[in-house]
Amino acid sequence: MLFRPRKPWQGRQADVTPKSLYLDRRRIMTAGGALALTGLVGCNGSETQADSPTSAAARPASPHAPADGGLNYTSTDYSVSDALTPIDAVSGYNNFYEFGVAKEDPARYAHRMTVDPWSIEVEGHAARTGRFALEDVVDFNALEERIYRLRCVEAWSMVIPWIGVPLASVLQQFEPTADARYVAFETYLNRQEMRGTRFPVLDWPYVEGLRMDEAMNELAFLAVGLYGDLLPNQNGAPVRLVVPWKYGYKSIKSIVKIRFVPEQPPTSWNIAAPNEYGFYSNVNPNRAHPRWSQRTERVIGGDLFARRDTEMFNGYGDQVAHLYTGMDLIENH
Ligand SMILES: Nc1nc2c(c(=O)[nH]1)N[C@H]1C(S)=C(S)[C@@H](COP(=O)(O)O)O[C@H]1N2
Ligand SMILES: [Mo]
Repeated sequence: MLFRPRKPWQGRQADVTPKSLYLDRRRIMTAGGALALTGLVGCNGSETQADSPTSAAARPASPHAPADGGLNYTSTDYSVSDALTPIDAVSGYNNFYEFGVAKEDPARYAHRMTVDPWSIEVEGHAARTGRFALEDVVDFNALEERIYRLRCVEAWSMVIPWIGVPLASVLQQFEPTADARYVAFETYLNRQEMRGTRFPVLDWPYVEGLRMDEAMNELAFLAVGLYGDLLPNQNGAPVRLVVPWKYGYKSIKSIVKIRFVPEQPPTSWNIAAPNEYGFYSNVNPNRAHPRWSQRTERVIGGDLFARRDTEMFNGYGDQVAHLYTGMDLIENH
């Protein structure tokens, strides 16, 4: 598990009322014979997998953050009916190419990354720009938990309990101007600490971006934790984006730069293979990747062969479909 020095924003166990609720919820989700209760747990359920072999009841209980080291946060209604992915899979099966291209490389090597102290440079079309300490960008007294699906473009998926703040609340602090039509993000780059950057797999540093209205959507989230504790380095410590209706690579990790720009910014995977990875990258079962179908996805952490149907916008159409009215989402993939 993680052992990090206590931060001012980390409370004692007694402070963490929402966490006990969370533990209760986990108990419901993992208890045998509790299938009938799973409807109470999720609220976003277009489908329920309660009777599938990968249901919560069939999975081992997940270990939790140490009782003494957890974050203070409130729970929210952002949840899904599917079982949470066990924490060992969430932090043991990762894409973080700066540490290598194998799924187990980030867990093996990301501890070498210096994540404290951390600052973020804010540039471009905004009233407040400059270098800010992480604690001045993210309000650690306003953390919330959101359980979101994560759908990787490689056709696998997880369900992860993130802790963080809405991206909109962060961006608004900087007072972007009317010229800020897009927001660009950049990942930390340190070639000594990140062994994968010795290879020209991508054009380092990793960069990503969103249209401003996408960034301001209620679902766009800036995470500093998962499963009740600070982010493991391999998941993008100390701060990463989570954009649940888009393929996972839009959810850029270990952010050191935020730039407000008038034009669509370059993005790493689009630079590497534009016909395979577009700027928008909305999850779309109707648009096959040139080398594989996107109709279904492998459910990580459960039954080895468990699959589920991939949903348009990863199941978040009610919240985000309006952003793309009139757009051809095959062409603008
Ligand atoms: N900087 C950076 N961010 C990244 C990646 C990466 O290689 N480097 N991989 C992306 C991909 S492809 C996915 S699927 C998600 C995986 O997030 P997770 O490892 O926390 O599940 O991170 C995304 N963010
Ligand atoms: Mo991914």
